[in-house]
Amino acid sequence: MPENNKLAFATRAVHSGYDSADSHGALNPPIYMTSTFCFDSVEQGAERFSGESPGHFYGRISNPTQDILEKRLADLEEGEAGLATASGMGAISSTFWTIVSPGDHVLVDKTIYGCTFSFMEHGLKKFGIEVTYADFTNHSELAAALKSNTKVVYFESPVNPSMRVLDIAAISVLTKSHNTDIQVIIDNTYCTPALQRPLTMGADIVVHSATKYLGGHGDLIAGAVVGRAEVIQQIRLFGLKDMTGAVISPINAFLILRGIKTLQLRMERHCQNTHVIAQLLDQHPAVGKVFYPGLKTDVGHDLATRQMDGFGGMIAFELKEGFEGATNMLNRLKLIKRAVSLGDTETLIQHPASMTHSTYTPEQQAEHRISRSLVRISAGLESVADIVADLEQALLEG
Ligand code: 3LM
Repeated sequence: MPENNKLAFATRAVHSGYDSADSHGALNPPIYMTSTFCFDSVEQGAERFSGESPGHFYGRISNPTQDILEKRLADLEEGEAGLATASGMGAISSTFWTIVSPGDHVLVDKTIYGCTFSFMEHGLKKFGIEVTYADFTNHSELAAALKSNTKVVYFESPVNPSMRVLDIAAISVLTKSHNTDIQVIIDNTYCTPALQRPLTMGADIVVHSATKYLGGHGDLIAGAVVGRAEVIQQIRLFGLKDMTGAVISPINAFLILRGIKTLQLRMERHCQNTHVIAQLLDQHPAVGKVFYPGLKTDVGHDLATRQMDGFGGMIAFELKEGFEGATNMLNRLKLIKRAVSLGDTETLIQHPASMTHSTYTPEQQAEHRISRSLVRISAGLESVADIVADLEQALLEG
């Protein structure tokens, strides 16, 4: 195969990391259902355990099917190496348990996915790691919050669920000008590398919930980390191996490889459908604010235009009739599924305050744009006319 970096994204999404010549010409990679790997000699086993020689030694650390997925993800994110994990939370926790120690400071954007917030607030803090939050759209607030013991700067963009857009390049430059050793970590779940490649903008590590767009079909739970080869190796051999054990199953690695083949196509359609839905919501009398960077009026629109290759598949919006209006509307939907998660073929809708972001207290929710009237949509791949019709019938009855 030609050098991967000479091929376009859609081509690499189909081919990279796998050569059919290595597997009897099989078009698709084999699923290696094995827990362990046999050594030619004691010495070879010892070298694999110590990391001196490459090669698989136990299924909690690596597997050939997983290996292909990791190469493909690294290639698409334009990073040196990748690690696939059992879940997005497995990716995030394996990364943090490798990088941080008691006494270190972690600076986090004011709003993040609810379970990641709980991991920071109730997990890291419990083990002597200092965690503080700042509004990363405000660069002077971010600069003032960096400390001498800051080890990680962590954020999402667009933010789940508030859809704030954060400037990855500016945040990276600002952080590195304070201390080049700080690891800038971004959760790229909402965009996938099809829409945004943070490592090319100065971030050090990208984490993913591969449960979402990467898998793409709502049929698995998985995660990923991409970054420099050295740090990925550390996360694999410590955070994953000894701290979380959050290994991906070979079958799920295969399913994500299959999902990624259509990633760019799917993201294009997700973006198109989302745009149409956002326009409907924006002019609907029952709807208050709409948070979606594709709207020209959105505060993140210009930045998203520069930073992303499309505005993504997610929208958040508030119902004028408050919590009751949101509940009534959600319960009236017929086609759109009431479910958490995102990035699936089905359009999913949920209520962040009582679901994905219920880990924030009501006071915190109020400060984070997570009002009781906020609803989040993950636009699916159905005909957009049918999605819009379902929303209209649910909204109309007010
Ligand atoms: C959700 N999110 O509906 P897993 N990072 C981001 C995420 O959105 C998520 C994770 C990490 C949702 C899941 S809520 C119980 C359902 C930006 C997950 C964690 O461990 O693969 O679920 O990823 O917003």
